[in-house]
Amino acid sequence: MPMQMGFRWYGEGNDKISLSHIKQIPGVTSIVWALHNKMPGEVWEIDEIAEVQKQLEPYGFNMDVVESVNVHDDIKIGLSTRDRYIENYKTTMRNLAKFGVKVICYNFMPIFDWTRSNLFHEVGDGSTALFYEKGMIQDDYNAMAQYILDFTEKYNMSFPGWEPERMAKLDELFKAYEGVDHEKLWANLKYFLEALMPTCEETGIKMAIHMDDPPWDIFGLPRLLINEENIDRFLNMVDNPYNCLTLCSGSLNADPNNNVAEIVRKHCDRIAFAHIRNVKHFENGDFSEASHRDCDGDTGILDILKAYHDCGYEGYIRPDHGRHLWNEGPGNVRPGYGLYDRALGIMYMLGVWDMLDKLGGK
Ligand code: CS2
Ligand code: MN
Repeated sequence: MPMQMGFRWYGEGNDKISLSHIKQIPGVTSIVWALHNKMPGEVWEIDEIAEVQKQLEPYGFNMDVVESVNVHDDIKIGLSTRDRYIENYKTTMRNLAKFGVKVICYNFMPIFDWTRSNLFHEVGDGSTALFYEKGMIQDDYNAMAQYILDFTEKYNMSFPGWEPERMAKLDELFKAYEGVDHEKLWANLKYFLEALMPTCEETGIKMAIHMDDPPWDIFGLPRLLINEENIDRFLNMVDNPYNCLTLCSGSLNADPNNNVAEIVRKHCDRIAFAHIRNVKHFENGDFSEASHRDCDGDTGILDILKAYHDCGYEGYIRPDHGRHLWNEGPGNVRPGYGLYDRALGIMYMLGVWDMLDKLGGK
């Protein structure tokens, strides 16, 4: 079985890209989906999941991968109320398993998901891409959150991990995380995963943690999934085949010291989901996202794909963020999640993969 190609889709009414368009991209078998109206900690009900299944069925897409079932802050902070949310998480897993879900991608970043200072930065060829200006993401978390919220409000969309309900209480949230240093966060992650492992074994679902983006502390908040050493620690901490990675090449490579291909070779059997994204570094620490083509960025996309191929990777893979092309712009595209560049990314990945197969005689 070869690797299985997926495409992230935000759902009917929440994504301008239609399933019929995705169907025309060669090689896509999985829709990477989620119930984006759910707050972290809420149970995903069977009839809500069935609704998505009904939408995917006519196209023959499977719903094997969910991205994300977000983790409630109380679990990350380690409050006594966490057990209730963990029980809800298990119920969601059991409900998902009824529909054949195999992998849950999630993250354990305090407060914010991926963080960028500019959502539509000029790449130089007429396209735009997500951009991280180090100087802008320092102390003023409110200003940064406001930039994102102004955008989502203006264009009437919401980003996972940036729920306006949570962002409205940002100061309170920061206060709640005050005692949570790196070690405390590790302990809370361990507690969460140890509680879930029996449910993983029962349902066959792999928990695949996404890398932190960017892979360093921001606004004084600890981040864990940032480099090879910490990935080793994570996998050893809960050494169970259901405790897996969503290895996001772009998130990790925002730190140029990370060698993603090396991590692939080391931990291939624990990677349930591969995100392929290319990042271009600037000397001052800023970075821009780039096309999936190897030479357009510094991530080493060819080395990474070769590493997966050498390992006989049979897991799920998807293009991660793409640039915005051909009139995609504010108001008509989800930042990072347009149709065209991700489709090009898929063709690039499949081209490389097919050639590796051919050269390897498979
Ligand atoms: C995604 C992440 O857009 C992205 O960068 O890869 O937001 C990812 O969906 C979450 O961190 C997973 O919980
Ligand atoms: Mn990713």
